[in-house]
Amino acid sequence: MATNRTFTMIKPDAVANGHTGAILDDMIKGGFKVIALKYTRLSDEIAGQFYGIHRERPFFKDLVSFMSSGPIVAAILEKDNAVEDFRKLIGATDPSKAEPGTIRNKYAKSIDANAVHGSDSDENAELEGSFFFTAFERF
Ligand code: IDP
Ligand code: MG
Repeated sequence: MATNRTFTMIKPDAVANGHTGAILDDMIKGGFKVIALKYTRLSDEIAGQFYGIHRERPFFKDLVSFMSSGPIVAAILEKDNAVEDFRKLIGATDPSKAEPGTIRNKYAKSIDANAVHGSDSDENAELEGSFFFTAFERF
């Protein structure tokens, strides 16, 4: 059964381009409630751990250096059917294939700098949320 939480990051490109407020607004207007929120910068080591599942992919090294290149915003979001609905709100990984009106369609420039992360399963949503937030940082 689907849980009601997902995990997201606003990636360094979108933060650097001044889209943080607009993207949070799209998430909230999309029906998601912010349960936890953090503005921080990932080290190479932390970014590598977070994306460890992609270790063998050819873009892994570039992904890690991009994700640690500047500050990000991390959040846990709540909504019915959160994981699936959030993937719809952000659109395809490659922004040139993302539906009009989706966050990646509006704010992303390329497949590597694609503005936002969204968990791909309930299990990963829980793991990723716990990677960033303690129980005392969730409301
Ligand atoms: P997702 O973020 O839509 O779930 P994943 O396949 O999980 O996509 O890939 C994780 C991240 O790795 C993507 O968001 C993107 O930043 C990066 N990435 C994925 N595929 C490529 C690629 O072919 N070239 C460069 N970067 C990629
Ligand atoms: Mg993914």
